[in-house]
Amino acid sequence: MASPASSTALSGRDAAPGAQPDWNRVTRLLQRSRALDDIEETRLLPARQVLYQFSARGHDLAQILLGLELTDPHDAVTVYYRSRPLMLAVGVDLEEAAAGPLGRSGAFSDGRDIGVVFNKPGRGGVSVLPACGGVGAQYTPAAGWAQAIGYHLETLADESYARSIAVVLGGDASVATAGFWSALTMATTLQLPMLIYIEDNGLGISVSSRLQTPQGNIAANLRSFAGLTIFEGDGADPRVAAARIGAAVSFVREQRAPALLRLTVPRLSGHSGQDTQTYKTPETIARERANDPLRRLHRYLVPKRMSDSEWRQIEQEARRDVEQAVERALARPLPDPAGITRHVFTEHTADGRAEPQQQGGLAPLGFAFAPGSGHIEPEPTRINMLTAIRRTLDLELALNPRMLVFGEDVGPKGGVHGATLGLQEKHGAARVFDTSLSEEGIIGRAVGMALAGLLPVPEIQFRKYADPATEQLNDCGTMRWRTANRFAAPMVVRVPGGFFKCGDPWHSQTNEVAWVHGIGWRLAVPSNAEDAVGLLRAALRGNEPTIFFEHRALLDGAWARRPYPGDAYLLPFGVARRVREGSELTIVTWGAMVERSELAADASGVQAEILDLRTLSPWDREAVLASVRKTRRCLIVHEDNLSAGFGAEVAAVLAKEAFFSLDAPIERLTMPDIPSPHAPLLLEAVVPGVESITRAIRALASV
Ligand SMILES: Cc1ncc(C[n+]2csc(CCOP(=O)(O)OP(=O)(O)O)c2C)c(N)n1
Repeated sequence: MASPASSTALSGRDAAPGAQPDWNRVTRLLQRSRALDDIEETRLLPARQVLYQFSARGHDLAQILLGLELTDPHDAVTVYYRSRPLMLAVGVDLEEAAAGPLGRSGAFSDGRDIGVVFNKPGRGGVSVLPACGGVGAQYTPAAGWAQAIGYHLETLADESYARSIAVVLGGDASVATAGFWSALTMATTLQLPMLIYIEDNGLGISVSSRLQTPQGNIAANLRSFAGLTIFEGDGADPRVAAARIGAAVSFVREQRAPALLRLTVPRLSGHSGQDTQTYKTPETIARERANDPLRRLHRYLVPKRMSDSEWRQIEQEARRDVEQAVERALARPLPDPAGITRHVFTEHTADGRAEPQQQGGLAPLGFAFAPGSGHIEPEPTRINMLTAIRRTLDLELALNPRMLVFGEDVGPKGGVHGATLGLQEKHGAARVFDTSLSEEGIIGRAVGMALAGLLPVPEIQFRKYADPATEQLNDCGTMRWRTANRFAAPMVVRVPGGFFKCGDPWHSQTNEVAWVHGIGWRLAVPSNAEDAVGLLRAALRGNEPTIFFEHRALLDGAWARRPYPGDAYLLPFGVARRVREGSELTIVTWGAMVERSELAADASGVQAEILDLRTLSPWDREAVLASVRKTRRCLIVHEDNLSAGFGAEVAAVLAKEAFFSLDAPIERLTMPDIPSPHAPLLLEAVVPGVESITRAIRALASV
């Protein structure tokens, strides 16, 4: 998936699985990790050169042993803020490891994210998928990668995935999160090659693990969980830790099945540099110190396996190497503020070449999409929007073997709206499939799949039910920016919503503006079958995470039916459609309000120009400005709530850019700030309708 690259002398493992680790290498990595933590804790943090310090002391030995096991080129690991020892073990060099927390240029995020929020593109070796600050967010993307391994191996027949695994690291508190349970469900029901490694230090900041799982031991509680193999032990004991880690990794590789490994480890420092640990008794602190894996490694190795002078030499060399790496990291320039708005979306060079991410999606693979065209070759009969969507998915599935369609009920049933009807039968259950009922799992899995070089097309059954996936959606959108274009997870999320026969607070909201506010997302809100084909195709052949909003009232609405525009038709985002020309005012609208606005314009007797925005991210500011400068009046009509709806953005831009062209205040006609009501009478009273739009047109035209 990525270009080959060198790994440092310290990464990788020479020995076969199950054999003894290279203890010299382990010692060197452990000493390096300790030296880094020590210099940060005692010098760089007090000097405020490092602003967030998360010491790994105590967790380090086991992480290094695990990192050295991740030798397959398609292995991936999702980590969290205490994972630097593993990063060193998988080949991240010392200078980069030091530069991240110092907020220097380059490194994991070019100073954009906390230095311990790690990542590492695969480049022919293990991938460390972009970490997130949210505890629990690391789980479902790992399950997505694990599912993608099976897809590469079985569906794409790529034998190089035969022994690949996904690994996720988490603390004992993280087992209480929805992400943990969602990923566990996926891993066990689908029997994914995934290792869940719980680093149990007994605390989440200051909260006891007994509040995270009964009696504080997740492994004990999951012993009877079907389809999961448990490994447990003392992660500070070198012999035990190496044996358990080796056994757990071999199990997942050989059996292609999930396992949970829980190792107890001491957390020798505070949760973070600011934490004084007043909640620990002196006895606890003394007990933890006595259990320091560095001391225990010394006892284990010296003198039986290593002489004391060898040990001291490794210690001194590690300290020297780290001091030099810190110096080099400090000498790096600070990140350039001039570039801070770059990499929200794909950037292009001055001569128009795209600068794709290093990993994630199809762009870094050089996948050649069939050429699209803006030319319409209409078929004689009209189809509804639902058929238009299904047909586009069907064709793109046939053209792109890396595309997968999934969600609740999208398999044999064909989706509760019918958009995927027949697609599983035609393209197979590996490519079109049902998922467990966890939106966090659906989107998190999509993130992992995208990072593994696939094109996931998940369906969220109704707009409101994207709420449980909010964290994964946000983290997906910001990924390109926060990794400074190292990673991106392009996907197309289909989200039906809006009113239908009736409303209700659960199935009928639109709240499309949330996606515009969500960094890094493209958003399409098609109003008819022709646009749906062109926009969906553009999204599926694009390189950005995209929300494709499918209005329920339009899926089979008569007005939205159009001739199928052809298999090549592709409609770029950010181009509004002038539905009708007019001179007296401009109506700016989208989605289900386009039809109503057109009928209202007819009824009003006013020469209204109507612009269907078609996409809100990006939106066609130029078309709106040009139209309003011409008509000098603007009415914005949307179904979403009034306050901070997308109309507010349009109005703000007009107020600034077209102020001297306006003959009347900008008007907005929207739902009031309430959820969608159920009874049709109540719904009609609040959603903009032909009558209310007509009244608003007339009122604005007469100002
Ligand atoms: C969703 C979320 N809630 C709260 C926090 C704040 N927080 C950061 S770390 C942490 C404790 C996590 O403990 P654990 O998972 O056991 O890992 P450890 O730090 O002990 O290694 C909390 C509450 C967060 N980052 N994310």
